[in-house]
Amino acid sequence: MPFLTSGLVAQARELGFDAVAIAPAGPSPDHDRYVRWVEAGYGGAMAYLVRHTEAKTDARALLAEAQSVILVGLNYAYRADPALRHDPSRGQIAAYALGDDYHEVMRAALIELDGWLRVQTGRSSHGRVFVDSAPVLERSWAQQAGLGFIGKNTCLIRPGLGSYLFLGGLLVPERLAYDEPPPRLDGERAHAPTGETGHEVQWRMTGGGMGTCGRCRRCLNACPTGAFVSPYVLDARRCISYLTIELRGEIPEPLRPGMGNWVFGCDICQEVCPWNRRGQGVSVHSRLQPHPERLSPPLLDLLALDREGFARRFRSSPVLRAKAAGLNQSPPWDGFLRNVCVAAGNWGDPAAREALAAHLNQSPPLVAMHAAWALGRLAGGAGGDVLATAVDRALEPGVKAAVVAALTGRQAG
Ligand code: B12
Ligand code: SF4
Ligand code: SF4
Repeated sequence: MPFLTSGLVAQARELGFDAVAIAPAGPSPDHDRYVRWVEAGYGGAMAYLVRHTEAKTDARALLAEAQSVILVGLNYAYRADPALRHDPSRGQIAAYALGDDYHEVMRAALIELDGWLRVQTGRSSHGRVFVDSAPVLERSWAQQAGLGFIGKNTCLIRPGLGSYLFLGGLLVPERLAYDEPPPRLDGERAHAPTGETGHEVQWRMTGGGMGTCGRCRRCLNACPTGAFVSPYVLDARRCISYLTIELRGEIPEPLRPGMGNWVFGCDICQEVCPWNRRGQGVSVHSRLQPHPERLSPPLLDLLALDREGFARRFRSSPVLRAKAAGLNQSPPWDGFLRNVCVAAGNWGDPAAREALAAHLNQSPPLVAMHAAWALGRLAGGAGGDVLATAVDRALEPGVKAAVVAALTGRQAG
């Protein structure tokens, strides 16, 4: 139905999506690759990934009558101020979490898109929307549909737009046209993917060249925690995004120094990617614009956040979605302050001493343990007296161990 499809694509654009592509519903692309990844343990404590392996075999498990999978991309790129971005006294929040929660933004627009299609076809049933919310391999489907190619950093890259692109989609019973190239964007250089060669998916460019990672390895070399097992394979357990968002418990100590000042997510493997430097520019979506107080906030401000202040500052953001359903049932405040303590330890400035001491003495064990670690890293041994006083008190065993380790490490150092 080429006519219906072109109307649908135009409607998706109207609703604010920056890219649209459609694939026939059926067995999930790359399912074997996914199962191998889960079985290797790279998903860490993300139990939902294991639960979803079955459901992810075929998109029709979600909507039995589905004939088409509509994939959409929404640009969330913004222009970072390099001075703020690299200031160790400030916390970094990944670009995807600077604006309003994309799940809500995309879900609402996808429901509208389904509504438009239902009016066109007279369908009374509803399509099935997914934005991280269903067992769908979104990157694989997006690549399959021709929305972009998967880079060695495992992100879906759309030439002309880059990888700062949220993905989501809609399963519908209509049979749409699948063989059209992805819609052209202003100034876009890419047409349809021409398929895979060896390990790489290539895009034909208007200049005649191919859009692919080629020999580039920038993302693999730049990852500060060594999270890439190989090109295209990420061990989430080492990824800062996982450590700061998904992991509910203690952050493994050897990985903490590599986390730098990231307090929620990480963008490094996208920042270094040439496809983003050549990207088409910042997001114009009003709800995805960075909230000023989330842009590189001073660590001292973040250390001072109580639960209410935290909830206020991150209202409507993906930060509050990091729910309490993980290993130790900690609410997002605990996990976030844990991250901020690690960033403060990496900063190492004695200016953080009082705030860290307060967390060591008054906060729940998860935060207190990381505050102890950070105190042990303050320049000039500035946290030593706080640790020495604490070690003589009755402490929760995990906190006690962290204080002892911080004192020992400090003396050894
Ligand atoms: C779990 C998860 C994570 C985990 C694991 C990430 C990972 N790389 O596996 C963690 C917490 C680490 C994470 C981090 C991030 N995530 Co995340 N995450 C997810 C989630 C919920 C599931 C992904 C998954 O199943 N991973 C398991 C691996 C095996 O699957 P996969 O990465 O999709 O890889 C498949 C395909 O890419 C394909 N494939 C991979 N390489 C190749 C190579 C070739 C040649 C071929 C043919 C196929 C192929 O096969 C794989 C298996 O099917 C998806 C949403 C969803 N439902 O898909 C979002 C999602 C992938 N995340 C997203 C984002 C934005 C991020 C971050 C940028 C956030 C941040 N700034 O901190 C980082 C990026 C880190 C990175 N380099 O991947 C976006 C990605 C958008 C995009 N343009 O790619 C998604 C799609 C959410 C969304 N709806 O927009 N994430
Ligand atoms: S998001 Fe950061 S930590 Fe994760 S793979 Fe990319 S560079 Fe490494
Ligand atoms: S940085 Fe280079 S290797 Fe990594 S995804 Fe981008 S183009 Fe591919």
